[in-house]
Amino acid sequence: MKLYTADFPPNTRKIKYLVQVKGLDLKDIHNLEIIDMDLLKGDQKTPEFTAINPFQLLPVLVLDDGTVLNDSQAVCEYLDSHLQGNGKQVMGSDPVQRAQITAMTRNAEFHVLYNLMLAFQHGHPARAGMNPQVKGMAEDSIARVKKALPYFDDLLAKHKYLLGDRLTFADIVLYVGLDFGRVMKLNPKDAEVVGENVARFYQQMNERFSKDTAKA
Ligand SMILES: N[C@@H](CCC(=O)N[C@@H](CS)C(=O)NCC(=O)O)C(=O)O
Repeated sequence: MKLYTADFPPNTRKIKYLVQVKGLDLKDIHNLEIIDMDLLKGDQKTPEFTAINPFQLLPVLVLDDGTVLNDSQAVCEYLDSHLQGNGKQVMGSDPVQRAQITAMTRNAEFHVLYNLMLAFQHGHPARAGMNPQVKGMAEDSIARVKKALPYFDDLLAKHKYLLGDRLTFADIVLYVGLDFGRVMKLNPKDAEVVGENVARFYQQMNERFSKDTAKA
């Protein structure tokens, strides 16, 4: 298998963290070749990579039979069921659990991560020459994130993670979303901005993933 990825972007980090929760390290997975891409240099725009993913976006996993998975959630689904590791199913193990985790993952994706990606594309100076930036879009997107955060804060007031006391893929997506907020000056450690429980959750996930831990 070949994984086209990069260290910093939120969608590639979902994979790294999912694998960590399973007690593994991407670099130690047998039969996985990691191709580190430099997005600032434009590695995603080369004709070779465009032939693999015409959207020119990371991450992409190419299976040994040539199957191309060009979406972070699809890659995570494949690795969650394909890799044994410590046996944890980060995306759920029965139909109800899987559906609940998918719903919460998509809530975190659409209301937090996606809006911050829009804010980045339309408001960050680093993107100015790369795509047209619509005036006011960054501010509107950040306002949508702030409006959604109390929903997550209420859930996190009740348990350690979004869906209870067990870390799931939805937590990983909320975490990478909150962490990406820093790029747009939305400080995920500031309880007054993100909510007391969201700030506590962010801190706890930060500690969890900044160490080389195999336990969730
Ligand atoms: N839905 C896709 C979105 C992928 C995506 O937006 N990737 C970003 C990094 S987080 C990227 O490759 N950006 C390159 C660019 O904008 O040129 C997924 O989750 O895999």
